[in-house]
Amino acid sequence: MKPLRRERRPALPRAAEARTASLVSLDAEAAALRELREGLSRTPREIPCKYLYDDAGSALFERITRLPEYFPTRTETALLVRSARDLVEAAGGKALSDVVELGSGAGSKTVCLLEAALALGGRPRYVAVDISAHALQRTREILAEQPEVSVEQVLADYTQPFTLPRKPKGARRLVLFLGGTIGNEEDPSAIALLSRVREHLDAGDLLLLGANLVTDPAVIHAAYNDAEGVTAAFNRNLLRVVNAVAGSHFDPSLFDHHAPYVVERRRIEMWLIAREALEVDLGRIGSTLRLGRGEGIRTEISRRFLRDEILRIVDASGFTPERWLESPDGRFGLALGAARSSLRGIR
Ligand code: SAH
Ligand code: AVI
Repeated sequence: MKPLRRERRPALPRAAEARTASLVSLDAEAAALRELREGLSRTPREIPCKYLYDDAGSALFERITRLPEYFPTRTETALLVRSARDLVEAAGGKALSDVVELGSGAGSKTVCLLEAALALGGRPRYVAVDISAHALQRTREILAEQPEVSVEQVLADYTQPFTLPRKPKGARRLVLFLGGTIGNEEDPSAIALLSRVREHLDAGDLLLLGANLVTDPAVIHAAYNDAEGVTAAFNRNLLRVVNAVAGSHFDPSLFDHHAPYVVERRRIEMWLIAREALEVDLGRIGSTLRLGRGEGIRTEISRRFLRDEILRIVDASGFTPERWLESPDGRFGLALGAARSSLRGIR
């Protein structure tokens, strides 16, 4: 096959844009400190889960996806592989020219969708959006084996307004939000995020949303409490990330990983629990954090959904649910929704 042009964009601004970049990063730092201060003042104390993903955190997450206990990645990948052709046909087949993935991670499970698009005669561009430069670098490495697909990388926080490269003229856009990452958000922020995504789309463009479904609590518990302790290391690494961002003095070795499955809320809650009474200098966040022995900070929620809950989120975000696919064991679901025409300016 003839090798086609491969577009490569640097994940970080070029030198000519350095001034803007430093202004943006000062602003971003102030926002991060505000967000951390607010989270640590709340009951319960919280640090947003996006702080899990510096380079080390992204590499640890990739290890998690290969653990025997962590079933979601394998289950979703098998479902995607089995349904890739159908999904791409539903998303426009040959006409599908723009695949955007939010929180793309390594991007490895997306390859089957891009291959299906190529097999149907399409020439999709892949736009990977992630907060982690390391994750985007891994995407670049993995997609290098697929030279017919042009790749663009966007280093962005999708919980904030973000920009995407313009859609090629006449393009059909498919946005992927996979991995069950929607379950790391409560309903209002999930809907706010997907509604913002909707603004980047034209009516008829599509969203493919992957979600963990309710299943055996013991199986879910094991997935977040692996024998090797990789999830515990991933959780504790968040404190290193916060120290780097804020100049705080958390000692990760003084915290235990605690990740119960809370049956009545249908979610894993990941916590870091102080093993002894602690005073932590919060650096640029300001003040000192006092924790009693056994007190903690919540670092992530990871929800399990019922099918109708996911379809409601899709609908409330401006998409009409068109397809629902479920793994044979009922542990993972994929919803395909079509962007409705926007009534902006009318209501
Ligand atoms: N989609 C992949 C990766 C899931 S892990 C999969 O299914 O395996 C979650 C990914 O989202 C990580 O790569 C992380 O860096 C990214 N992420 C988390 N919070 C984010 C945010 N606020 N903005 C952008 N990316 C984020
Ligand atoms: C990214 N997200 C969907 C993962 C999850 O399962 O909630 C992150 C994770 N946390 C602990 N293990 C994996």
